[in-house]
Amino acid sequence: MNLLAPDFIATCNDAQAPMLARDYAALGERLAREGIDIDVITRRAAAFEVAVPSWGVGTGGTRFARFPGPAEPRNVFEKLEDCAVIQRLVRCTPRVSPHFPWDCVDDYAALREHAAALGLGFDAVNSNTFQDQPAQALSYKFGSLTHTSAAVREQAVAHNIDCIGYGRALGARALTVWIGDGGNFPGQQHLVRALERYLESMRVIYDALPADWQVFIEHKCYEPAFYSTVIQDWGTSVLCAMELGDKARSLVDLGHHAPNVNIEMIVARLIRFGKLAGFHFNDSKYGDDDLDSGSINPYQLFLVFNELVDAERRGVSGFAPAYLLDQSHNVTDPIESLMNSAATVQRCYVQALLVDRAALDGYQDDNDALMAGNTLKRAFHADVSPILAEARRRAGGAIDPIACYRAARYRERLAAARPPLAGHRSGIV
Ligand code: PSV
Ligand code: MN
Repeated sequence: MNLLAPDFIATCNDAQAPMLARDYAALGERLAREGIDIDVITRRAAAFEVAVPSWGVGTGGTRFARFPGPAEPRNVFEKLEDCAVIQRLVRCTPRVSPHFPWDCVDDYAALREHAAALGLGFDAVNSNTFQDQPAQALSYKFGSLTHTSAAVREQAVAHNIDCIGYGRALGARALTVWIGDGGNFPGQQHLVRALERYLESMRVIYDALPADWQVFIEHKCYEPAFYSTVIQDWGTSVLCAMELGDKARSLVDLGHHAPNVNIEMIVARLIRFGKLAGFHFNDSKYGDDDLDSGSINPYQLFLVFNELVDAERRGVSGFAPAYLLDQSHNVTDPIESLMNSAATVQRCYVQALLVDRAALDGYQDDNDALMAGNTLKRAFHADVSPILAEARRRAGGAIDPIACYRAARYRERLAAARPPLAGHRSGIV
């Protein structure tokens, strides 16, 4: 169903275009006074891309309950249709990151064609050895790649290698590995041996990577292993990536750190050693909350992008991090939340482009802490909304994606064609 065709989006834009033109001109004038050409920034905003997680278009939940909404996608083909709606409106999400076996199909060429017809491609593929599947021979209850049983480890390794195969068929070039392995009680696991088993399993997966592929190692400090998660922090992740080789890098999920950790500093370290795989963007207040990007701590996200733009400007060799969203929606419409997050991530990138880096360098050299901080704050406080809206408008997207999406009444009009399937859960939980 083509509910958000270009002419519909153009009609939505008609009403807002005159006001946007005025706001854009006013911001352009302000930036010009600082020696910044707004059109250069808008072109860079338009080139910015962040991938959407296939699992994000379903309603998530908590471990207590899930409250699905109408017209939830029931399979990966329908998930892609929702991702296409997001891309049509925001124009900065042209790729989808699939998760297996949730997104397993019989015919990957057909899936790739379906995506291409919707204007979408695929980004990093994700393996899942943190759940048991109905027909699975051996359980992951006590771990997967690090399990004490060689047979379980082999099963988990085989699944990761299968994921590489699916990804090749889809045109992806990276495998993201996040495992929930670890211990819930002190003494439950031998801390050294568990990590050794991880490295041994990962070595087999690494050796199966095609020449132009990377493996992204994703860490998380706790959950479901509440005492000793095997890949619990960026230190462990980067040590493993270094041991495995050039194709292995560390992926930073913003919700996977202890409170108050300086994530932008971790990013700077990973950049320095050529080990930054990319990001799972989301936000959190307490833990791995999977809230929309920037909903709690937008300044932290800006500071992360400050490091990324700095690396871009320094021309760091091999610097090409993957930008991916990873979030779960309990009370919002997933399409709306993903659009919000994509725009927020893009916003922080654009704000970081506005940082007066020559001035910042000078303040840092002079140890002028106050003015250095104010230089960052000045860029962070700039309202770059007209740049984002103009970049979308020029690309055929919506000036106001949420308003246009709501005007299309997508869910209501699709509800009859997508009745819920008994026992089906398209979100994370
Ligand atoms: C784990 O919490 C995680 O962040 C990993 O990226 C998973 O693949 C994803 O969430 C979905 O459960
Ligand atoms: Mn993640």
